Amino acid sequence: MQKSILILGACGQIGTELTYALREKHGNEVVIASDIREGKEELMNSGPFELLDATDYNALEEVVAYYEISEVYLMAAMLSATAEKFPMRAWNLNMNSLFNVLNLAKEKKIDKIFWPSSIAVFGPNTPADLTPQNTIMEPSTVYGISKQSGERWCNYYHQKFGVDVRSIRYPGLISYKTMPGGGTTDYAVEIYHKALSEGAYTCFLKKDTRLPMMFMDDAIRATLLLMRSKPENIKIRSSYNLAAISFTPEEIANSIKVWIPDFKISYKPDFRQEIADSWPSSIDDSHAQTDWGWQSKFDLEKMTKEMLSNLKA
Ligand code: AKB
Repeated sequence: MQKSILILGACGQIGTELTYALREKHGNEVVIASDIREGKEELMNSGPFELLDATDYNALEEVVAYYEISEVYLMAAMLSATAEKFPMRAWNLNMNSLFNVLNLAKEKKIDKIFWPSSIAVFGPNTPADLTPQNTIMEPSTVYGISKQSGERWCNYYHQKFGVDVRSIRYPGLISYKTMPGGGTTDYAVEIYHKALSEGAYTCFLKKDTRLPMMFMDDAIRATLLLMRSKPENIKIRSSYNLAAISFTPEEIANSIKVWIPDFKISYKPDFRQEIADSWPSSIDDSHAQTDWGWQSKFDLEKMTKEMLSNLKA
């Protein structure tokens, strides 16, 4: 019997598309979606689904044994903006869920883990342009602190116990299938929805705040590419820098105006501005390119065309 794959946090922005992509690749029945609440009907009906809290070790262990899971994608997390409001809840969710899957692998109950890190591991003292893989990491957000600690634990479990854990520092992700929730880069998804529904958007970041971003298709492709790479090619067991596009709110608005000339943007920065100001503007992902052949495909123009046409449809 083919071993199965478990996705924790399958109803979230990345989890949804990862579930579809893995089901297309391996077949619906061997990809088990799970989340603490039910998601879209389309996702729920496309294969097995379990209501599962990633912080509950016993429940997780039971699902792993029942479906003979070999690979786990841990996509459940509290993102940067929400984590500032609920620091302890964010720490508990982000860290306990990670320890649960790392310990399952240490106990040889699963073989392989994907765990997402983020550009939030960097902080105000990090070089902001083309941020290198190895550099100053002094995150100033609750979310960033949890991701940086998580990276160290991934590396530790790999070194000490041989756990096959793989990770990417995702930039802000832009997609049309599922809305993001609680992140600082969420504006870059909201803007497309508002451009189509209201012809106007008030952005919670300043017009010249440049952040690293990526279209979801690229992020899913990178994740699958990393997971099917030979273990000897995975030289970094904390987390890989990954890059595609960097833009400001003004630049994304201009790319929308090509298709919707009357689109209006205004700016009303809130507490998320401080988070964004602590993050890099662009990322050097040369290690991902060299080690496992990563190359992005979507630039801002191509992404805007794709977002608007799919949201309209
Ligand atoms: C967030 O904004 O919190 C996330 C991230 C960059 O990890 N999208």
